[in-house]
Amino acid sequence: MACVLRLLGLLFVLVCSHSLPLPSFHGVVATGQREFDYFVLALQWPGTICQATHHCCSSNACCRSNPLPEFTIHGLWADYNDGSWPACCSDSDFDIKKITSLLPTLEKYWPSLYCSSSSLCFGGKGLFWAHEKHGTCSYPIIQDEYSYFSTALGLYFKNNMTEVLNNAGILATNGEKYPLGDVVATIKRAFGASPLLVCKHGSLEELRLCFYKDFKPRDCVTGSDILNGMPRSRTSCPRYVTLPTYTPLGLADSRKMAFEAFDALTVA
Ligand code: U2P
Repeated sequence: MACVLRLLGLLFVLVCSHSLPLPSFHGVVATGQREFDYFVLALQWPGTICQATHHCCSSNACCRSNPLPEFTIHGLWADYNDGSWPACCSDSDFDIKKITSLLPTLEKYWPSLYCSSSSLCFGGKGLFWAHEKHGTCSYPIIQDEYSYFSTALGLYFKNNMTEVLNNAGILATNGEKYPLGDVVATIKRAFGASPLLVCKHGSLEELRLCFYKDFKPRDCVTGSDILNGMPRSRTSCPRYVTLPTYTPLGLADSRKMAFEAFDALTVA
């Protein structure tokens, strides 16, 4: 009798587990990487990156006829507290159809600033590598592709760092230098936690905002690592930084190029 009951119990568990809807990302289990600790919203300053553009192509937003006037999204990353991060947590294919309604917004605020497309986790090349590399590792907080991109966009719009800096008189110009401490303090005041800044040749290239798993702001760097609001060992920024503008090579109409890029994606 006990044996029959145990068998019935096992059957019940099996039937139930098959009827539960499985989330799209269940990758941390799939690759054995442990669950992440916190999120990083990485923003990039197009002025710094696009200044270095030497040739144009349809996928590169630096090539649009009007310069990009604000920070754009580099990615939403799932990171570990020790400074490393999981990557490529499941073999769940990116499906552009699942984010059709987000494409015009992604095209504007999360464009590629390069001509070469990134390598996808499990072979191939693509614009939306971020989904495979980082999105799949955001499980169990973010469970599918649409949520990954819409969460990143939501955090970006809620934390408009271009506006925050502009309101403090820290503006895109060629040449004006701003004290790094002022940039950090302005962001910290508005956001509520310390950012991490990345520079290239004295220009701000990237601004990273960090979040707990409930999306409340947290410091990107903590404790004794911090000197003048920036991490001692990890900052690449000098004491004064610029937010440069750039002149696009101006080879084509932006909308046409953006749509060509998305066409290429859907065909691929
Ligand atoms: O910094 C170089 C590249 O490493 C990845 N990165 C960096 C810091 C971090 O906290 N998490 C992370 O993933 C990024 O790789 P990508 O997403 O661009 O492929 C970053 O560009």
